[in-house]
Amino acid sequence: MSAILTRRRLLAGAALAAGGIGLAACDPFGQGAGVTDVLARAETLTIWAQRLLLSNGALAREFTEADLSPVFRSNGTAKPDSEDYARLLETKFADWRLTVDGLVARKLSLSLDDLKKLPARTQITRHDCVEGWSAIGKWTGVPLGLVLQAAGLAPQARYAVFHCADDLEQSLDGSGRYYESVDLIDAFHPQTILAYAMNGQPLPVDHGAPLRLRVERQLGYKQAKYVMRIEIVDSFAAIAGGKGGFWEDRGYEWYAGI
Ligand SMILES: Nc1nc2c(c(=O)[nH]1)N[C@H]1C(S)=C(S)[C@@H](COP(=O)(O)O)O[C@H]1N2
Ligand SMILES: [Mo]
Repeated sequence: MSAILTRRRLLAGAALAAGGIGLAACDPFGQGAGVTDVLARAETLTIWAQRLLLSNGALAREFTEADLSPVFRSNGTAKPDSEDYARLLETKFADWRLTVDGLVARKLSLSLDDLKKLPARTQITRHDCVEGWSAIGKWTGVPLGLVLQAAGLAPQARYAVFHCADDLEQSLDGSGRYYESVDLIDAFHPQTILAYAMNGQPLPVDHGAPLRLRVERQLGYKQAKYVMRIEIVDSFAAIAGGKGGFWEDRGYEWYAGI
């Protein structure tokens, strides 16, 4: 196929993907807070366009039930070591809330039931950890784009930052809180979901209960577990070590494409 045809197909695919998450809904800023408007207004349009064109196929590979790994190991934190988390777990996360704030029109505070009422997506994908292991799992959750759309993005919005419940390590400044971030291309990608179920069961504690990110075109460390808060920012330079994630602050790449 010619390069031009391939590009056309990719662009058409991108437009379909954007349309599929219903970007025309409510409009807090009176000029459309959907991702298309954000993208159209961004000075960095060419960068976004390149990300779309060079992405070498828009979707991560999906597998079948027969491919599911019999064992999916847990990595990093297996249970956040805090009284707050212990209390949340005790009441089966009835009092847990996901905060969505930052550069949004409406700050959100969502219960697990609120998230489960939104349209769900299930996908069977392969998780690749930089430590050299992979596993195939089935994830169910709400597309991140739907949640961001409900909050309404401000025109300056560029990244979604995921603040987690666990301290993986006490670093020099006393904070080893896990966090991650993605740009709006990945945030609105159809396979980017906030997962509350794994292999058909409520998300287990060692895999990030009650809610974790799945951003399927990137490596394991981007898949933030124990997500408590999503902060929309125009820059993550002022957050923790300034590199956009716990492992990024310790030298890993911010864009961990597979
Ligand atoms: N909050 C939090 N998220 C995290 C981690 C962590 O330690 N804490 N580890 C990361 C790494 S390196 C990997 S490989 C995956 C592991 O996910 P799993 O425990 O479900 O296998 O979670 C990622 N997300
Ligand atoms: Mo990992």
